[in-house]
Amino acid sequence: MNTNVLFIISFLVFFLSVSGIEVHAEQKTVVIPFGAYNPELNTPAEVWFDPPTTSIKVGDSVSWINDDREGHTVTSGQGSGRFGWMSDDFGQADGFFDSGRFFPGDSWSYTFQEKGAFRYFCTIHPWMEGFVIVDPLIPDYPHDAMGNKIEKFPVIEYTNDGLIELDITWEPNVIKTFEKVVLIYHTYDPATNSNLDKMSYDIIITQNGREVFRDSGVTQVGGDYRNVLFEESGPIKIKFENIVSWGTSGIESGAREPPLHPSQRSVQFTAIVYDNPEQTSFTDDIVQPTQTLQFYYEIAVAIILIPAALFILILWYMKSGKPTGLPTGQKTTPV
Ligand SMILES: [Cu+2]
Repeated sequence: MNTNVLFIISFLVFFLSVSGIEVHAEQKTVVIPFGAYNPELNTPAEVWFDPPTTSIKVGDSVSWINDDREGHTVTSGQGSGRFGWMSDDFGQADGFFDSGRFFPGDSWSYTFQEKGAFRYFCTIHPWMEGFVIVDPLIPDYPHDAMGNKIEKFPVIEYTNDGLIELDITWEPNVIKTFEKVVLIYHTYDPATNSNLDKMSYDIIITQNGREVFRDSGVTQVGGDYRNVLFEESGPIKIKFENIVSWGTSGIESGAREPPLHPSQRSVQFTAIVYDNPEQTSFTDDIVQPTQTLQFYYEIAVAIILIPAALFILILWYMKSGKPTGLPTGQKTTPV
């Protein structure tokens, strides 16, 4: 085969793999732990199916592995609760799925083809209860804080004086707790429809009445980004304040008289954070973009000035000879 053809094929394979065209159904595992057969043995963990709740998407499957020393079933329906079996409650199957009894070391899988919340239990040991949530209450499209579907990105808003246009997108589009979100924003002068090359701003995110994120920045080539993590679900407000555009094309360059002092200039976006069924703690490290120029100037000043000052001090010290005020290490004994 011609090397060019090989190259094109490998490029296509690479492109398809990174573009995520293939959608994989996932398989999740639930372990039936040792001791599940005896409600006393399992005390105080009370975990008969581990994890007790499994969140999946339509088309995914769940595989239950029996690590216990007795046979069990995975049967949809309501179990007896921890002590119900003592008063002859052995649970109620609803007929949606039933593994039948499977033995230690065996496993049983089921593929979920419809949305819903499915309780299940073991018909032999009805205190063993678990839960599968298929496509939990997380939509596959973003919402603003009013619950309106955000039809397209970027979302565009204008500052309260109408002088600056801010466009924002976030990735991933549906924001979940404990999952890193990248906010990417660009600024434009709506009068000329061109990027504002430099704009300083504060970005403040509030959620449930509390400030959960605050930072300042300077857009470099008309844009900037921030990485954000949310601990709680609920609506958020993303507010930009103290917006000053001071590049050559900037509003503050004097071409037009701004009607508002920059400190009063603001713009706000809203979104909703959803509870993440798969993650309940932080795993991502958050790395913010360095505030490039300003930051480096400050560092450079320190790198140059500190050694320079030391050098001058040393020169001065050597020139003035042995300073008189300093102890010489010899003590004069009083007579
Ligand atoms: Cu069982």
